[in-house]
Amino acid sequence: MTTTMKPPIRETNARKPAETTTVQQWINECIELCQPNLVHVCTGSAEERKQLTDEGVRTGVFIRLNQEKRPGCYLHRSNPNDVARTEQCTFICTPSQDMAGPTNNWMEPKAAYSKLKTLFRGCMKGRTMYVIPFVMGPIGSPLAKVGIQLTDSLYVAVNMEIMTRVGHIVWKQLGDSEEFTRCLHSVGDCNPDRRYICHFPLDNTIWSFGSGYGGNALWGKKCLALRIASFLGQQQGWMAEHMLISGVSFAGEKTYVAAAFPSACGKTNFAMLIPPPIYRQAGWKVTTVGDDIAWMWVDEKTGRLRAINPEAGYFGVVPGTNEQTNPNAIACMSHDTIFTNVALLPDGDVWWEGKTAEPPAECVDWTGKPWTPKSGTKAAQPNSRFTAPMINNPALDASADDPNGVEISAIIFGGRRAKTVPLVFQAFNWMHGVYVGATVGSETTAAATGQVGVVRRDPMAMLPFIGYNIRDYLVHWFRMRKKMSDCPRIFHVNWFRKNDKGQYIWPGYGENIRVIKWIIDRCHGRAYAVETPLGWMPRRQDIDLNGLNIVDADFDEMQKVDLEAFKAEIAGQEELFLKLAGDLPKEMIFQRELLISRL
Ligand code: GTP
Ligand code: SPV
Ligand code: MN
Repeated sequence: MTTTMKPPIRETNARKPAETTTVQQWINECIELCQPNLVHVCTGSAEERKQLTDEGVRTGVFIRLNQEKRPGCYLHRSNPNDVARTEQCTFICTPSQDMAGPTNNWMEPKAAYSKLKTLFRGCMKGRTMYVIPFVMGPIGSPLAKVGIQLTDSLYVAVNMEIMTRVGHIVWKQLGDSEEFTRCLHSVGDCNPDRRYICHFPLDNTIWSFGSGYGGNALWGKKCLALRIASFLGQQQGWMAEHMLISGVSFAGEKTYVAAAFPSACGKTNFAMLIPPPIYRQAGWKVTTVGDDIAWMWVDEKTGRLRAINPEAGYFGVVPGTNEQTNPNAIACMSHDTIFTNVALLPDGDVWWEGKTAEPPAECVDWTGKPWTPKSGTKAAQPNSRFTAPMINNPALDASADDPNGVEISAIIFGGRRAKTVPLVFQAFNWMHGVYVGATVGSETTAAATGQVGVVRRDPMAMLPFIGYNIRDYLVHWFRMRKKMSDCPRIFHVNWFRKNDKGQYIWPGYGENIRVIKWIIDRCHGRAYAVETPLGWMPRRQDIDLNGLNIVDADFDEMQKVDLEAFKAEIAGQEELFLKLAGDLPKEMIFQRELLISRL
């Protein structure tokens, strides 16, 4: 590090690591490479939040919303080319391509570093580098991990301070250890042709250039908490999954469940679910531990699976969210929230499709253009998001910050399927459940760039997030069984089945509690089911439809397993099996043969 290059460090009360530590050496190297004008070490304090948002408003990164209606809330409009994850620009960089496997883009690490160095060189000239020390997971948890993200994006810095635990606590969690994830990020010129999200699992390093979007740029989300963490988990015997964690309470009994649905397929809504009045009156309550990511390990004392949520906030889908569908999410975003790519109302409040039944007469759309209902475009971007701290959630679970996590009784897989896939079934056992999870199919959504609405295989809702070879990932899932004395029951749900008129058959949202009740009763051995080729299924009388506008015929339509359609479904699974080709774990082949023979 040459002294002439040393930019001023702005921060008075941030406790910085000593010059000689590995952390500081690495930061110095990155400063030398990127050449920022100013370095800001983040503290995560309220004063800093004010300083950063004020600066954001001054520089046009944020629009301050009506502070009476939405105290502490800001709107950010991204570059219109940068509104979702870009899987085609996402790489796993390992010495051999086999380590990344057939479902990841791969680059050789030296080549990747060299390519990205040319992009990073001098990229922060005239800009500020934010140094964001953060912890994933409750402080002191056996699985908690430290990361340090260097970024030239004020938006990213403010979002990271909501989504993760930032500040002094990081140095406490790190202690003398040199184990932290090195995260280097620059929005660069936000050119999609020069966009790279590169993961180096063997170096515990992530370099990302050219995008400011959540999953591409907020390291606490998919890059560290899933891709790097899934790799570490496989090596160390634990799991990092794209799962919500919820507590379901009734009559003094509390059961925790984890559920894996692909992006924009209902995790946040499930995690914050409010049961309908008759259930609430009877004492049913759902509380949120996490809405997107679960880190899980086997408790040596009990032999059971436990989970923590590594995040500290929500980066949730906005469209479709309202007082009826998800009141808890509405409460979360009522204050101290960053909105990304929603519409701006004349009174300084925000709007999005599905917020109100009637659209506003006029507003400014997510790109900054005047909008009316006649415009023929969406006012809010379909993947517009809110970033809110978990403490805003009225349904936050008492154990959300518990380093020991919560014990998981059920794992629920699901997808968005208009046809073929029933409302709910239970896998026969763990090994069958892993097969069910591995073959999940779901219609693509606006959360990733590309075509929306095409069915693709999304194993465990992790297709874009497994940081290593999917063969080893599936084997890891099968092997986890041996570590547990009693394992969670595994289920599959589909809230999205449609009738011939193209309408959802199942009301969804809060009413999903009726299915969850059956799931929990199954876990505790007190609900009936019949054996079918797919697994255990509830009979009509086993799911409470009381008070719903659903007739028996609707229920039958929802639960129908059309054998011909299912044969086509199995053919659709070929896509995955062909990709894995000779590498398919033996247990997968065995489970597939069992299924075919049952059908
Ligand atoms: P990511 O944050 O992308 O991982 O998504 P997520 O899985 O948390 O999805 P989220 O809960 O935000 O839901 C995405 C979309 O699905 C929203 O527009 C919801 O309104 C809609 N949705 C969620 N649950 C249901 C449901 O039970 N039924 C129906 N019909 N739609 C739902
Ligand atoms: C998802 O796409 O699954 C998300 C949003 O939860 S992002 O953090 O951008 O990945
Ligand atoms: Mn997600």
